[in-house]
Amino acid sequence: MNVENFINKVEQKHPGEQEYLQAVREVLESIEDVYNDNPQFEAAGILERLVEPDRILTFKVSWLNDEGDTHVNLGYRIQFNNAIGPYKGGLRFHPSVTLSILKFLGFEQIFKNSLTTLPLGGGKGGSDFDPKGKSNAEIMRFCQSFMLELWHIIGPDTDVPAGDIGVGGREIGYLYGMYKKLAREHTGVLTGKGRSWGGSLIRPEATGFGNVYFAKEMLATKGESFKNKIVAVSGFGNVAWGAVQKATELGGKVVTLSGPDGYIYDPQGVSGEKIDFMLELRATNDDVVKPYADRFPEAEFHAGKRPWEVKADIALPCATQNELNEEDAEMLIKNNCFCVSEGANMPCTPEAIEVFHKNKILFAPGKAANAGGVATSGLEMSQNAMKMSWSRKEVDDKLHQIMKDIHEACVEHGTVDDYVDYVKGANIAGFLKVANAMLDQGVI
Ligand code: NDP
Ligand code: 2IT
Repeated sequence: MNVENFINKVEQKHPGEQEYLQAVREVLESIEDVYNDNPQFEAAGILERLVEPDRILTFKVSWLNDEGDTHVNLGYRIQFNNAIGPYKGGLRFHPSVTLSILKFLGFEQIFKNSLTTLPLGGGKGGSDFDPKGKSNAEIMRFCQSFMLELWHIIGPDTDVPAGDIGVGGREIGYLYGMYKKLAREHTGVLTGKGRSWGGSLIRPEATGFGNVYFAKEMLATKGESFKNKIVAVSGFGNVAWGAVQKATELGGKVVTLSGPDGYIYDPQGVSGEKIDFMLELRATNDDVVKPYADRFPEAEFHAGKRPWEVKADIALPCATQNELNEEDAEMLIKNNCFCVSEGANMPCTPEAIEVFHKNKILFAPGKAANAGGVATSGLEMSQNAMKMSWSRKEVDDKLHQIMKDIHEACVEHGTVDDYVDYVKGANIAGFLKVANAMLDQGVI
């Protein structure tokens, strides 16, 4: 396999799918040697089969707003690969959603889920619906209409969706309610459910907690920790919220949050009631971070800017894809940042990652560092299957162990001359498990 030739072929079939091609290229570059050293992969067409989703469902979602006007959105579910377990991955509701974005997310999800050590295949879905400014009733009607199409193809042993950008506990509730009514069964078909109806403790915090646990492992390889470190976080959603909590608990000082409108710099640190305020801010559906500075006057709001210009030891990008570019990376390095751990999916551009690697700082890709979210979804599925629930500590301990195991797998497969290339390590470890399962199961 030659990366350029392979990418060209994929591009010819799927022209213009930028994000998807970006994600495929990153994996190919990491696994090229392993793939070519094991001719059985090529003989079984593993890569050709891996880059094409098993199937994609696209559908129309019609709904009425509060004034009675009709709206039509696009809905998607991509069932990418189920070699090691049922399709598993979130749903994203955001106006920027395209097939390319969902394919990149679904592709990443295959390797991420493989890394979790749990039996989870890869999938993703969502809609170009914009939750911004919508009432609760509108969100409910949209979710119900979305599920009217989706329910046919999902199931607790088939495909288990969850949240992502724009889909949190409230949306999962409305989606679940409609599924339950249509399927006439109460099963673990979605994760991120409410606590009283099958949800797992720690799932809301899991992605952010997991990201900080992963960063903690990376820091430990250098004899470092979060204690007294300045931390820059982007986003102010679910993942950012969990990351801020855990980084603060471990002694770090989080000085930034961001939204599409700009970023907040809080020199006193985002802690205590300020972390609770993040939840209020998200719940408004306004998607602006500026009100933080109105509420806490010690904080500054920088309109239209990104937090990477601030002096920080550790950076945790937790908002969205390609939100940290080469220039941002150079700025972080100039300010002596030595650890970057991706809470979001693919937030750093390939050029930014090159800067981090060139400067030999600790850098963790999302598929390793944010796998705690889907891992805890896997733990929710286990609890649902057993019809039991674990304590907060049991779930948190399992999550912590999983993040340590992922870190170890990255070190094992990604160490080159004393430097751990976590991108390479995560891609190889994630790939090998799926590829070997595909070999075992024949050409299907
Ligand atoms: P949320 O919807 O809770 O929050 C996303 C946040 O990022 C929002 O504040 C959103 O604002 C903001 N955002 C989106 N685009 C931009 C942008 N261009 N610049 C600045 N801020 C932006 O989503 P999550 O926290 O769940 O997801 C965040 C990231 O983490 C995503 O990449 C997601 O794929 C990833 N992830 C999520 C997991 C989960 O369990 N939820 C698990 C693993 C990864 P706005 O909507 O206005 O754009
Ligand atoms: O990107 C992700 O891993 C998620 N949005 C979580 C998926 C899940 O199934 O919990």
